[in-house]
Amino acid sequence: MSFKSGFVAIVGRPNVGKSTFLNHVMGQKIAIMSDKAQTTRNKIQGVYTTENEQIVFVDTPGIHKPKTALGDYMVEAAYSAIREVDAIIFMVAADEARGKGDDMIIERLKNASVPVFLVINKIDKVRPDDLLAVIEDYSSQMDFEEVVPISALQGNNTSHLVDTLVEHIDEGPQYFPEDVITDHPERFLVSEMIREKVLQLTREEVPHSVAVVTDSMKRDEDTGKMHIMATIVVERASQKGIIIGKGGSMLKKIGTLARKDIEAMLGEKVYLELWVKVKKDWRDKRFDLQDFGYRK
Ligand code: GDP
Ligand code: K
Ligand code: MG
Repeated sequence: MSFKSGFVAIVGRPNVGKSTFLNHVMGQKIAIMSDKAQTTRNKIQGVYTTENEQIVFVDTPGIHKPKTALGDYMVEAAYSAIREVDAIIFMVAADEARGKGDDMIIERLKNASVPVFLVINKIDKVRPDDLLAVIEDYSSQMDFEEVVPISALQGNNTSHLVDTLVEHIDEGPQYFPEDVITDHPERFLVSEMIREKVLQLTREEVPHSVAVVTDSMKRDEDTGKMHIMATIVVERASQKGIIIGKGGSMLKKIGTLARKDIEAMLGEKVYLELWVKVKKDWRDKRFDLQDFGYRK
């Protein structure tokens, strides 16, 4: 049997579950998740390989109306993914009505030259009748190759979705070795795991104002542990106060939770040293964006 391969972009509004799906398929965390919009800022590739096929999933930032230079970067990252792939998953949430944001994406997808799959996620949150209404509503907007309802969180029907994609991809090369699961370097994943904890533990404007840079990863000869130094960048002094917390309690919590994820990823003990720095309005400054890993 010949080998099949293809690139598949996952697009959709923020918070529909794109990253949750990717992590579920990969069987480990390569994209961070939270209930905050704009959790995913870069394109993230997850490489799914079996004996007979390889699908490179491209997780994208949610498509929204950008208000900052960072927002522009994110939306462009999502749209560029659409142009570079062999198939597209358009993900929506079963428990939310179709909105302006969805219509904006549908307009773009109508011109796509590759098959578009409508994936309705979070079916665990609705009754079967409501699901039918959602399917009918979206199907009236454009022709989809197939419609696949799933629950990314519970893993319902996700393997059926993968099988469906495999049916539609063509013969092709194995792009990545079979042990590669993502195109991002470890340092990036370390930064993201720290940023995820900040997103999960803080509220309002703080999550959107945070960037994380991994400054160094070095093995400590004495303890044998991996010593990681990372900086959490915020836009205002007040935000720095929130991140540090009373007597350093918040920073400690972020560090402890992030360290566990990083240890699971690296498969070894980690000593995580976190710093907090204020960089005013970095989200609107081109040079800062580049420094913090948001490069065009
Ligand atoms: P993204 O912005 O599209 O990447 O969405 P995320 O993967 O970050 O998920 C956004 C939120 O939806 C998180 O709180 C997830 O736990 C939740 N979520 C994702 N998939 C499901 C699902 O199938 N069912 C339910 N109930 N929640 C989900
Ligand atoms: K999210
Ligand atoms: Mg995401």
